[in-house]
Amino acid sequence: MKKTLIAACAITMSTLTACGGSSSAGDDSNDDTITMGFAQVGAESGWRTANTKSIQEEAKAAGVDLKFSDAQQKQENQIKAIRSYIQQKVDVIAFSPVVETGWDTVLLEAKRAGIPVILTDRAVDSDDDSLYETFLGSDFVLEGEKAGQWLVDNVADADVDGDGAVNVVELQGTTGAAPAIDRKTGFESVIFAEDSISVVASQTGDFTRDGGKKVMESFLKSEKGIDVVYAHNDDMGLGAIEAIEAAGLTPGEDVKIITVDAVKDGMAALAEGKINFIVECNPLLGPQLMDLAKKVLAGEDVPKRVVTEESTFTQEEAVEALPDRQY
Ligand code: GYE
Repeated sequence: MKKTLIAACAITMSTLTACGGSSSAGDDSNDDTITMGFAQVGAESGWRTANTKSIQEEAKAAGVDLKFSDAQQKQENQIKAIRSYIQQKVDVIAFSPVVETGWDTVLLEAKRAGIPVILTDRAVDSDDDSLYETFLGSDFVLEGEKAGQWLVDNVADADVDGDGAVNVVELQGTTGAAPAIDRKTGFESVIFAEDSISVVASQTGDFTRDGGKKVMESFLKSEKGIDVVYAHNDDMGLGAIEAIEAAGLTPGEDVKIITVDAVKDGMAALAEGKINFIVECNPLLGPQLMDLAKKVLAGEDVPKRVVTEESTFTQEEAVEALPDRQY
């Protein structure tokens, strides 16, 4: 009962900065409140916006005092944020690493300070898995495989100009980011089996709409006979749609489009026939993150890897799912 009261008090405190008039500096009545430092990648996409909202809302609901920072897609900003969370002696650090490599030093600093780290959404590439407690997020290789499988299954339709060669241009996510590396690998591993399909150009659009548009504009100038766009996220696919339309072509027909995420804007374009297939990537990681943080801090065992469940959407499925889509 006391615990419940303290938790309720803590929630109120974050908004009202007072609780029953009894709280003051040095008062340890809030010791049960978990403080989490979260270092977010940025605000590059619809997926990221939904992810941030989920984390902020669930922290509030779980009575977790959340310190949140936006790294604007820069690793050095994330490292700074993590160092400041260590200095502030937060109870737990969670972050979504903008790129895979280069984390060992700062993660070691957290470990030495006795602060557990939870990887959220994206993985780090490190030989030392004692540097983090668990990694919660999608299987990006599987997402790439699903995208590739749809193309293999629809290879005849995808040969838009009927010349026997399916020319794919790829809009990659942020260079060095786990989802960019893995979605490329997964896709390639599946299309490899089909001789007629080849990736004729591949460049980063940094997971943004503007990036996708610019790269697609340049592909439309430099490449002949583009049949398919494979975009590592919806936002870049939506940017590519703008470039394709501006070139006088019909997206979804003259050029087939495959994307990953399934955020509302992507689903709307899929339902409208401008995108042909979307592989879902779930951004609503807040509830599982808060749950894992509580377990880690209570000394309970947690799995080293927690994979989120996801599906895929065709145009018909998007028409059905769209009215209930939350993000
Ligand atoms: O797919 C993309 C975002 O890391 C899974 O990052 C995330 C990716 C997501 O910018 O839209």
